[in-house]
Amino acid sequence: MGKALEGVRILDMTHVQSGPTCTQLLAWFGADVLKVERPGVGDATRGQLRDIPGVDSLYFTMLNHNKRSITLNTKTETGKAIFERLIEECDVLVENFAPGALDRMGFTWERIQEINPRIIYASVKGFGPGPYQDCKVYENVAQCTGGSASTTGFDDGPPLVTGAQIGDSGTGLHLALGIVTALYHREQSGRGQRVECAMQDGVLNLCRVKMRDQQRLAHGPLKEYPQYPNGTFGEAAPRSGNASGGGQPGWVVKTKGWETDPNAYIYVITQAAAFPGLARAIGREDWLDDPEWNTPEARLPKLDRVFAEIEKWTMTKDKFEVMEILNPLNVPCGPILSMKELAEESSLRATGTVVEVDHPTRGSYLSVGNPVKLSDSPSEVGRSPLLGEHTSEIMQDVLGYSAEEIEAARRDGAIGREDAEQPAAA
Ligand code: CAO
Repeated sequence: MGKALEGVRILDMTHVQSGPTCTQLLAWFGADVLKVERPGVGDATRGQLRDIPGVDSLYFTMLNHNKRSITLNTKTETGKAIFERLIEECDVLVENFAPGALDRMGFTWERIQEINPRIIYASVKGFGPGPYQDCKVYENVAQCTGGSASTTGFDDGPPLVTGAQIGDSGTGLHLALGIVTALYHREQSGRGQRVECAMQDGVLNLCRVKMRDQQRLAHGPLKEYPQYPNGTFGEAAPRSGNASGGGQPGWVVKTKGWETDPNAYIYVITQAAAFPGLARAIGREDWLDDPEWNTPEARLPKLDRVFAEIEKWTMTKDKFEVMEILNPLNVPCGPILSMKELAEESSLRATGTVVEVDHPTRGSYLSVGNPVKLSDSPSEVGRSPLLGEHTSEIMQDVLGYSAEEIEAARRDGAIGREDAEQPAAA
């Protein structure tokens, strides 16, 4: 059976994380992704956070699976001509340069449409139109400006960023949906269109429930927040520690070994329907007949004491034992799994969500595969390309250049030499 996006060709001008996440997803679904990189330089992440000298970093190899790499200097005359040919041959152009970079190269949306009216032109920027539209943005800047940081952390501490890359990978995901939507629309209209997603907007979309709480605040205190009833609320939706954010109270509690293991914790949700089972499991069946404890309303003002009692019990078991006891009682709970535990988890290996991939200079490396599974369309996770590995192949097979023309473009400095492309060890 064919891959879902087979036949779709992507002109991938992305770098760092947000854009590459988007094109990697499309590549996993079968699109032919041609990653354009500057000759001799390439995506900066190839050399960042290197664990092995002279070898593409995991930062790069884990964000650029299944792509082909062509080196091209789009600021030379020959380079511009080759770039125009690429625009002609591709269905989608994706970029996440600093604002205006593609325009400065001479490729405005108007010009791109002239070259190929069917092309979809997709961009990630830090901000949409407005006071900050010209700013460069990285992950944590987006988390701070998109509402995540102001609502993450404890009430008495500073704002916190999260390890989940909601600014970069989150926006890449949003953009991928925009691209597939525009491809679908092109089926009827015959025309491409501009697809844009700002990182601030992507993060805010993921913080939707906090905008909900901001408006609820005007009508009284947020009762599911730990500030209720003893703390105070200000004008903005506050940080809520580990509170669940939904209608069901939840918190992180310690488990056996917490003194030395930073991940010996479990998240427990005290859903009303499952509360009797939970109370019995932790040895507090006395709560069930006590009006001080036996309704959600009675427990709400003293949730800290409820979780303190639960924790006394969870501290006597490891997190997996707690999970095994509470799940059959329909008590939703989640052990805090470390990256080490996730890397070793056999069920994630079995589904291909965690994969081992072979790489010519790195050897075998571990990666996160495609988390989205389609029943009829297979998705394989291949390695990332070496810098310029497919320059001649793309010039010849996709663009139809002859061997002499390719050599001439090399002499002009428009494309790089495959054998001399690897960036110097950082
Ligand atoms: N040939 C010739 N020139 C090239 C080229 C190529 N193949 N590829 C890139 N360049 C040029 C660009 O045209 C640009 O030149 P000008 O400044 O003269 O216009 C230059 O390289 C630098 O590109 P850049 O501005 O994108 O890179 P940067 O390091 O200055 O900024 C970043 C990086 C990420 C801050 C910026 O790209 C950005 O804000 N992107 C949008 C938001 C985003 O995606 N951020 C998330 C990144 S992941 O954390």
